[in-house]
Amino acid sequence: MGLLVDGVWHDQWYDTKETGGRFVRKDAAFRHWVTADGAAGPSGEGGFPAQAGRYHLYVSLACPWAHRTLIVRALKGLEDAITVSVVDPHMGHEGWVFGDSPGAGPDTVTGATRLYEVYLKADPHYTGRVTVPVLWDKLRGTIVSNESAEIIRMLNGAFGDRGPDLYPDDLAAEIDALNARVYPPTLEMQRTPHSAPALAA
Ligand SMILES: N[C@@H](CCC(=O)N[C@@H](CS)C(=O)NCC(=O)O)C(=O)O
Repeated sequence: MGLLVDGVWHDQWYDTKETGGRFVRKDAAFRHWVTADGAAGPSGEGGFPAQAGRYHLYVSLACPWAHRTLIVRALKGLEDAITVSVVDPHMGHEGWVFGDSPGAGPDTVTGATRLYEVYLKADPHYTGRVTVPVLWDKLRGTIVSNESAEIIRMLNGAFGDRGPDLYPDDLAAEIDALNARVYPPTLEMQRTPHSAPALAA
C-alpha cells in the first residue's frame, strides 16, 4: 500500500490523522474521455476516439469501483472491444501487482509487474495514489481515466448503440444524484453524449 511522489514509490498508507480519522480520497488524476469521434469530453483533452481493440482496462476483482466498469463492459457487449488485465486481489507494500492469484494475470499490454509502473508510463513524475480501475490507451500509451464513474459513462455512451442505454436522459439526474451520494465527485459530474455512431473498427 502506498503512493507515488514525483514518480517515486513510497510505501505509506493514508494519513487519517490529518483528516480526523476519516478516510478521505483524493480526486482521480487522469480525467480524459473516450468519445465517439475523439472530441474532448467534459474534462481533459481530446484525441481518444472509440475504437475496438484500442483501450485496455486494469481492474482488481477486490474493488467495487472496478466492478462497475467490468459490469458495464459486459452489459454493453464490449468484451471483445476492450481488453482487461486483473491485478492480484491483495494490495501489498508495492500496491497493486500483477501475479498469478486465481482470476488475476499479467499485464499483457505494457508488461508491467506493478500497477504503479503503468501510471509512470503515463506520467513519469506522477504524484498520487495508484488506484484501479484504469482505462489505458494502447495507441497513445497513456491513461485515459482512472475515475470509474466516468469510465462507465464512456463505455455506455461512446461506443455506439450496442447493449442497453444505462444512462437514459429521463433517469440521468437520478443516477447522478445517487452516484454523488455513494461517492461524491469533486469535479462536477457532467452529462455525456450517448447517442453515438456504431463502433469504429
Ligand atoms: N476514483 C476511483 C477510486 C478507485 C479506488 O479507490 N480504488 C481502490 C480500490 S477499491 C484503490 O485502488 N485504492 C488504492 C489506493 O487508494 O491506494 C474510482 O472510482 O475509479
